[in-house]
Amino acid sequence: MQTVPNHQVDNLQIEDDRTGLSVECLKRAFLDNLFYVQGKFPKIATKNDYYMALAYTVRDRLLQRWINTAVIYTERASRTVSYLSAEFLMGPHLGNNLVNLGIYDQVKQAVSELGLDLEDLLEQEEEPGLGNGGLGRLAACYLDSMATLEIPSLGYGIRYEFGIFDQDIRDGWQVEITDKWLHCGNPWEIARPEWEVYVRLGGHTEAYTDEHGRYRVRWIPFQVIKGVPHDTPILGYKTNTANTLRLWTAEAPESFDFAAFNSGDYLGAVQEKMVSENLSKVLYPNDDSSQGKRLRLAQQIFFVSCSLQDMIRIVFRQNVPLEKFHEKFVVQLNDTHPAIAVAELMRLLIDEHDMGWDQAWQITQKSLAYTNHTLLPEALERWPISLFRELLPRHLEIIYEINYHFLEEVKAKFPGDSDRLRRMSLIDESGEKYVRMAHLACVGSHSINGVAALHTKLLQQDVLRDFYQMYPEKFNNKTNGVTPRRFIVLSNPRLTNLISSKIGDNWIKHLEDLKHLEAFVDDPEFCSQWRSIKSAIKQDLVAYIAQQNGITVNPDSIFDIQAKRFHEYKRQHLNALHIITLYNRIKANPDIDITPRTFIFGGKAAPGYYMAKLIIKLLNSIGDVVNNDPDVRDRLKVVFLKDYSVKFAQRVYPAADLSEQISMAGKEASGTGNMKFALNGALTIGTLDGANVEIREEVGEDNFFIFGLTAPEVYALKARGYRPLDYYHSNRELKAVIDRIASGHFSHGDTKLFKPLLDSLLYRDEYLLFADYQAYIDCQDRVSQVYRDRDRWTRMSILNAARMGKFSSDRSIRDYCQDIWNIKPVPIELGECIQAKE
Ligand code: 4GP
Repeated sequence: MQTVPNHQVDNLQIEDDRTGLSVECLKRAFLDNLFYVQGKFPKIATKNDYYMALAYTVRDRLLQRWINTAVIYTERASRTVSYLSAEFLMGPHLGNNLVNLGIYDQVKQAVSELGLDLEDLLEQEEEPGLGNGGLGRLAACYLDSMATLEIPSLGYGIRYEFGIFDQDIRDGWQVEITDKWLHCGNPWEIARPEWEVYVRLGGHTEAYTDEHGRYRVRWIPFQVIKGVPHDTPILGYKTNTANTLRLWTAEAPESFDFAAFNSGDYLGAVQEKMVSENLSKVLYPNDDSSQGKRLRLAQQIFFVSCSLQDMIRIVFRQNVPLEKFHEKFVVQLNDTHPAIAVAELMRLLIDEHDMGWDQAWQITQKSLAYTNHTLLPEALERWPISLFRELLPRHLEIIYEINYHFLEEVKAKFPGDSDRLRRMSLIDESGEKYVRMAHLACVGSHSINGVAALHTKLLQQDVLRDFYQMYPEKFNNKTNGVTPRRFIVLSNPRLTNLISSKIGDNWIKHLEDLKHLEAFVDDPEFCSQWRSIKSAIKQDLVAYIAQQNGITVNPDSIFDIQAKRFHEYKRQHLNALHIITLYNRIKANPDIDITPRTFIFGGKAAPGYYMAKLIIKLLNSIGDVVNNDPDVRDRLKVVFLKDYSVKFAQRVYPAADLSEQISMAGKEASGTGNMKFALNGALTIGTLDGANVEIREEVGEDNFFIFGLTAPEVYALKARGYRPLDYYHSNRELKAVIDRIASGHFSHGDTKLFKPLLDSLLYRDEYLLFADYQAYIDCQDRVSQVYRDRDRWTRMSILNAARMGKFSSDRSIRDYCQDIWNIKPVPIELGECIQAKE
């Protein structure tokens, strides 16, 4: 039994019900919380009451570590990472906290002794879906790793009332439903109204001369919004460090406009309140794209300003001179969403804290660092000048001045190159004028990084080439990683136990230790255990699919999974072309010997992205036909699992045999699903894109199914003039696939339904599906061959998992700490807060 010694009473050590970790203590605490927090007793308690009681029981244990951590950081004024992100896709907290506290088994026993099932309670949690996909989930993995590595950090973002929409599928189409993650309450957060801050919007500026005769600017806003922080503790794995995720909600500052603007106008005042609260109402559901909406810009300045003001408050509270802001904080910008931080930090230092321009600029550049997450041109944020001026008049002035100094620098380095000035300017003046947020981030930061080696190279050669030539020293690569705590220990306990039984459990904190598994790759007993675990997990998914979709699937078939956001560049429709190819082969020859496959899809499309939604419809339509065609005889099944989320992902990764990572080369910045699948022993079929390149390097060519054009080949083909119709006419199988869709075979004879998709492939095919089709099909045929050799497949599966060490987010965070943040761990001892209290 593990206990944490707490209060010493006359030398008698007793266990505190809020901190103790024994089964008995957990049971007492659980019932206590059921009574005194939920106000329920077992006979009338709902499942949610039990979940809440357990969550509070776990939170109490976090609080002890959280407070200790805060005490030590405050006393030592520790250097801290501020991770600014418009998205944090945390996933459910309960299970992860149990793993990180190391009390999963005790809690399971405690609740079972009370007649409850832990899995049931875990299911109950409504996850905070405060992100779209890649960059939001990466931020969550990084918080886990920073806490595990004892790195002082604060995650800053927005507490959206409605996170990413819930996805329903009706008649094969995606339907969006509002996500009400807060409706049963959120036991993991604590509101901190005492640290509220105010953010200004709109209005105009006025120049004036201060008492020292200096030129100054005053900003008279049109609207002021209150930001209230809500804090969630982020516990590291088996450490005492609990860092903070601080999310802001927007409120109307009653005292402000009630009297001044709306005297007597009650409804007007309420309206004002609603307008203010709109700011943190809803997450924009777009991944890898930007729409230039006013509310979105308002959200960005809102959370960035709240967060920077909060950092300045901390600087003052810890008696750090403001001139040393950059020594206390390093601020990582997660993509360009928080890039307005460049202008806002300048404004705060100059206008609010009387600093001179040069010093403020030095501090800003030294504090900020920028991570780019995408190569898609449509995702590069830019804001119309008119909108910017209307919402952020003072920031626009500051940006103009930064731009003036910056362009002078460019002129000095590249004299006479006016084209370069035009390309690099913070303002796009080619038509309607825009502020270019990526340029602002590059100029205002001391570090610029991509998220995989290929991505960083492409940034340097292409998207940010001018900036690379200007500031080569700022550029660096930080290949993404994923946390092994959530994505194997929590989600795949059976595999975790098998691995730990062979090599101990050090790998959970030092993922590179997984390489010791290689010693067992020829051990038949180990291989058979590995295989039977995969098989048992697949059985679980079979049951889930039967219950969710009413489809019976064969657990011995290849579980071929593509789970990620829907986007044309990710090419879920290339996968569809493969399914139809197999279907056509069966139709042509019903007795053909085919390795059975279950194609599983999961993922959401942005609500306004018509083509992505049509691809979802296509997959479901193919499923309806293929799953019910007697000729297929259950050899192929197509399953679309609705409402993909973190919780859901945890169920899917462990069950995969094959992971589909088939984006057009040069488009996927990194990918992280690719890492999660491989860590759980799936083999990858993929292009040489994003982190696939590095995964293949690590696991070895023989253990990776590679196909398709490389990024340079993609550019070359496009430069030569790509003609998809040529492929259609010259490839018999491809033509048959396209014709099958066009004939209305999957749409009850409707030949119009998928026409927009087919036309876009036949006449444009921006993402080169046709060019990669044959290579993909050949590669899939190899996959089917290899899968028949059970021993070989198992060996490859083990080697994939064993060689994933590099892709722990712990490694990524160590790299950030060393190369960008210059920050060291601050270990936390328990008990110090109690002394501090005395
Ligand atoms: C994503 C990228 O598309 C993905 O390749 C990468 O792994 C992930 O960021 C984390 O770095 N981008 C986004 C986005 O999520 O909204 O641009």
